[in-house]
Amino acid sequence: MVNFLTLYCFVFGLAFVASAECQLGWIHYLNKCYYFSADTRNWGAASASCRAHTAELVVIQSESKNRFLAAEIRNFWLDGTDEFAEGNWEWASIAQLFDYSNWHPGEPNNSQGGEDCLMTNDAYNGNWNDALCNQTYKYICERR
Ligand SMILES: [Ca+2]
Ligand SMILES: [Ca+2]
Repeated sequence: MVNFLTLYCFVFGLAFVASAECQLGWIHYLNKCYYFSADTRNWGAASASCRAHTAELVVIQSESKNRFLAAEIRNFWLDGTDEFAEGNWEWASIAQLFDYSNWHPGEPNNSQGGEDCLMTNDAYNGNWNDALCNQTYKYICERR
């Protein structure tokens, strides 16, 4: 009985610690916390909203992370942009060029006179698309 109680307290304690790693409304994944917005904003406002919560728009540098997020996301802003140099896609918050990408075939196409902000696109099964930065979408924040 003592052993059972000890085990119960240990497991319950672990569960509590795990859930306490991220604040309410944030999802824990590989030592970081993620927030999936309910509201829609343009890319700049989405980025500002994340920073206001001591986070940044999400950076995706691996297929496994892309797969994890793609299970949740459709039409969400990511941190990528080529607004500084057309065609040079980088993660704005860390100023690093993409070394992993998941562009949909034919993207990025910089259509409509200049699409400079990165999103996952529902019509593309969650693959990446460059979109006009002033369009409004939901967004994902990442606390590092
Ligand atoms: Ca562009
Ligand atoms: Ca595009």
